[in-house]
Amino acid sequence: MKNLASSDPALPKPHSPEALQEQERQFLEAEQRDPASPYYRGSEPQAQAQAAPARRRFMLGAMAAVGTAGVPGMAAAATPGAKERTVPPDATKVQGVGVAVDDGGYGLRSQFETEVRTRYPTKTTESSWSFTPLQNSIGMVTPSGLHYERHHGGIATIDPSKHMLYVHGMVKQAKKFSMADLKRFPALSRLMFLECSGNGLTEWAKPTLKTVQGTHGLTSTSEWVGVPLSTILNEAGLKPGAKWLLAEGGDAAVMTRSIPIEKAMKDCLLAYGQNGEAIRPEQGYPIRLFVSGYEGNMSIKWLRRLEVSDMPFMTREETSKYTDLMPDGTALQFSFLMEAKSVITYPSGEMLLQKPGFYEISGLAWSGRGSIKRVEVSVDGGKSWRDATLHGPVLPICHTRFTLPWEWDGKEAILQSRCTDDTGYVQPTIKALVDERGLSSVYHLNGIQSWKVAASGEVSNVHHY
Ligand SMILES: Nc1nc2c(c(=O)[nH]1)N[C@H]1C(S)=C(S)[C@@H](COP(=O)(O)O)O[C@H]1N2
Ligand SMILES: [Mo]
Repeated sequence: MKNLASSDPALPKPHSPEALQEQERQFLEAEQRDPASPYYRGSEPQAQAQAAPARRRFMLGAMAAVGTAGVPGMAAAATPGAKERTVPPDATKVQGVGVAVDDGGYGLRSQFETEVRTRYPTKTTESSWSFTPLQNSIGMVTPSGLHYERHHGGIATIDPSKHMLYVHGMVKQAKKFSMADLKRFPALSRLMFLECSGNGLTEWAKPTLKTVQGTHGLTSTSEWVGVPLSTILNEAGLKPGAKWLLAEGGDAAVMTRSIPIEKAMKDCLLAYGQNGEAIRPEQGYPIRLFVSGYEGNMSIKWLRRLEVSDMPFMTREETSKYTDLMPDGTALQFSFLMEAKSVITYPSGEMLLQKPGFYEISGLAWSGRGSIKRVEVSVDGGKSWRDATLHGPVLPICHTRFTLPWEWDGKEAILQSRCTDDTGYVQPTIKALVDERGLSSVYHLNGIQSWKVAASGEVSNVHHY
């Protein structure tokens, strides 16, 4: 196969903070001109600001910011995922838009909502990431269209009527299941987060990215619906000595991971539903494995094969990748669990607090071990902490929204959040993680995030202990 990552000087180096920083810069340029954005810098001329409220967008892939100061009352090009409609001077004086006449029968968000996932500027769009815009996230669920993405060989296009899932290896009876077969089994639904273990990978040594979308956007929460993996493994029947399970995707990456059989039998899901409809192509349509609480890489998308064995398969994704190199030259292997983590999403990096006064600090906390028990927030760089309110339902393996009222006195402040899960695990500082693991490993950074609020109101990403 052609090496797609061959060196092209015109393209930014993958994994380079510079490439990500450039992408963020373009994103911020558009945001800072938008009066409705928390990033607004007050630089837009007044007339234009009134004419074009909340009209911000930037193209995915090309990452080009497009200014769109429209003429009032005129229809402009639609914002992503929206239908651009004419705004009447008084909505009570004219009939509204007819029911299901201009959306093709599939509801779209308001034209004034423009959050998009931003693509990590890798050399190919097929092996890439996109980040969830956490800065404006509301509640605990991520809209399917904003779920972060990580593909190693692009988004596979699969006809569900032809798709088969094969189960073989150390089983009493090898089996194959069509999607229709799988849907006949009792299903269950769970709200669960997924997080790439590469979330925050550039942030180990020093702050590199400016926004929370860049530093933490490789995690999302959906309602996942499907058949428990144990049901399907019981159908085939495990042979004595079965210890590991290989899951294989039907995409161009043919992604494979080994899963301990106890975990496979405990709480994994073969998911075909996401937020009330079929899972999106980006999330593995028509079916993905969901290994709850473990690193995102193990939740194999476009799942086509399960092979039971007595030992791990030692695939690329669990040897040369997704292992953690330690200072002594050895590597941690099978660091499956996503440890507890939290982040303040508002206010967060590059936002501007316009004046002193009341702000509601808001953020998300999650743990692969279980549910979030407590989130503490500090506004003085960790000298003192206050308990934030957890917004229920507080569910295991799920994003939990927390808030804390804050009266900003207009002086410099360092905002931090620290979560504890129901196993008693407390989110560590970044320094504690670096002391333990060194700086050679990029995965599994779950340290406390610090946002500095300057006296000017500008919020920035800092490391603070
Ligand atoms: N078949 C297949 N499964 C895959 C991947 C892939 O590239 N191919 N990427 C993995 C990685 S690294 C992550 S973090 C998650 C991302 O899932 P999402 O795109 O639904 O967020 O899928 C995992 N499963
Ligand atoms: Mo990942």
